[in-house]
This record gives sequence, C-alpha cells and structure tokens, in this order.
Amino acid sequence: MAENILEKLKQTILDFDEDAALDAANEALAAGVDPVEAVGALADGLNELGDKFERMEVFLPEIMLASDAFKNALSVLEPEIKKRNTEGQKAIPVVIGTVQGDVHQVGKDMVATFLTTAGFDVHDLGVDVAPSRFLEEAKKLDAKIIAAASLMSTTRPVQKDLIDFLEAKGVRDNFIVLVGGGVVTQEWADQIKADGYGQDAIATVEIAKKLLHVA
Ligand code: B12
Repeated sequence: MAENILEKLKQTILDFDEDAALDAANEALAAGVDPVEAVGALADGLNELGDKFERMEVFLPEIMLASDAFKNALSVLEPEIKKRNTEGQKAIPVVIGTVQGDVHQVGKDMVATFLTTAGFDVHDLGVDVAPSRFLEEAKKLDAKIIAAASLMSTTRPVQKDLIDFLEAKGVRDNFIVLVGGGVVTQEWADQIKADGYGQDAIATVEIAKKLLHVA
C-alpha cells in the first residue's frame, strides 16, 4: 500500500502534475505514510526528470512545472515533518541559502525542513544569495552555521567566494560553513576548506550535529 503511494507521488513529478502531486501528498498522509519517505519519493522523481532533461527528453518548462508540483506536495508534507521537532532543545541558529547566480531551491528547502525538524532555528535566505548577505544575516541572527547550496558548475565557485569573503572579513572561525547541492562533492568541500558537506538532507543534519557536538 505505502509502496504504491510512494510510486504514485514520484509519478506525479514525472508527469509534472501539480494537482495530482497535492492529492497524492494528502493521500499519503491519510494512509499513514512517513512524510520523510514521501518527500524522498518526490525527490527521486525530480532527479529522474533531471536525467531526462540531460538526455533532452524533457525541457525547461516541464522541469519548472515539476518543481512546482514538488513544492505543492511539500506544502502538505512539511508541516507534518516539522511536528517532529524535538521540544525543549535549544534552537541553534542556522542561515541557509542558494548561492548568487543560482535559483535552484527545492533541495535547499528540503535541507532547511530537515534541519528545522532536528531542532535548529533555520533562517532561509532563499536563492541567489550573495556572500555579503550570508554574512550580514548570520551576524544579525548570531548564527552558528552558514549553509550554502549550489546546483550548477557555474555557481559552485561562489561557495569558495563565500569562504574567502568570511576569511577576508576576519570572521571565518566564527561560523561552521556547510556546502551541498547537486554539483558539490566531499572533495570540493575539502578543497575550499568548508567545514562540512551534506550529500542529502539527512546527512546534512548528521554532519551539523556532529560539528556542533550535539546529540
Ligand atoms: C528543478 C531544476 C530546475 C528548476 C529549479 C526550480 C526550483 N524552484 O528549484 C528550474 C527549471 C528553474 C531550473 C533552471 C535551470 N537549470 Co536546473 N535543474 C533542475 C533539476 C532537474 C532538479 C534539481 C532538483 O531540485 N533536484 C532535487 C533535489 C531534492 O536535489 P538536490 O537539489 O540535489 O538537493 C539534495 C542534495 O543536493 C542536498 N542539498 C541541496 N542543497 C543543499 C545545501 C546544503 C548546504 C547541503 C549541505 C546539502 C544540500 O540535499 C538535497 C536533498 O537530498 C536539475 C537536475 C538534477 N538532477 O539535479 C537541473 C540542473 C541543476 N539545472 C541545470 C541547468 C543548466 C539549469 C539552467 C541554467 C537551465 C537553462 N538553460 O536556463 C537554469 C538555471 C537558472 C539559474 N540561474 O539558476 C543543470 C546544471 C548543470 C551543471 N552541472 O552545471 C542541471 C544539473 C540539469 C542538467 N543535467 O543539465 N532547473
């Protein structure tokens, strides 16, 4: 039963069907499907569509519709995921955003949701975020973590610019910098001296907790 609904969720993304995505998300919750698994199924769909895009089997308008379908379904699933937030834990401020020049948002939103669920106080700066803005907001919020996403090889260098900018301002050691996104690897994170790399939303929560020495 749950398997079928997960497959259905994924299919709504492959069909770039916004209404069906919303309905399937509601159906998943009604059937007691784990909302985290449901989000995983949607992400599988989007990644599969990404491969089709690469093979020129689908085009940008379809991808845009699919990501809107994803966001529709997430709007239903996210409140359920957030309900799991650990009560009573001191919320550690985190700023997150997609780097300047890059408007990909879906994966970053997933990471923000999972960090919130794990008890972090997440401030999402959105997409196309300049290094100076990351720092400005991090200072304002007394953030411990700056998390920067990049989905394209053309914007990946901006993650390095961010770290260089923090160094130039003499504040590099005040923050844990996490990097991630489709084009990012552990090797790249090491190369630019980021503190951590998150391959997916779950791994990001784990690395954030590990670096902050929280359970
Ligand atoms: C959806 C999508 C779009 C949508 C984005 C809509 C939105 N609101 O987000 C739209 C249609 C707008 C779009 C536009 C473009 N796109 Co696009 N897009 C994609 C696609 C198909 C899926 C991305 C996605 O959402 N994946 C699903 C999520 C769940 O995965 P994820 O983002 O990787 O996130 C996970 C991890 O990476 C990690 N993570 C994510 N963020 C972070 C952050 C931190 C801090 C950490 C630790 C971890 C982490 O956790 C997430 C959850 O597990 C990818 C293909 C792909 N396979 O990635 C192409 C892709 C990224 N796009 C691409 C391109 C080229 C473009 C355009 C330039 C196309 C064009 N010709 O105009 C424009 C760029 C516009 C811009 N300036 O940014 C290329 C990039 C190629 C490259 N290597 O440089 C890709 C790879 C497609 C391809 N194969 O060619 N795109």
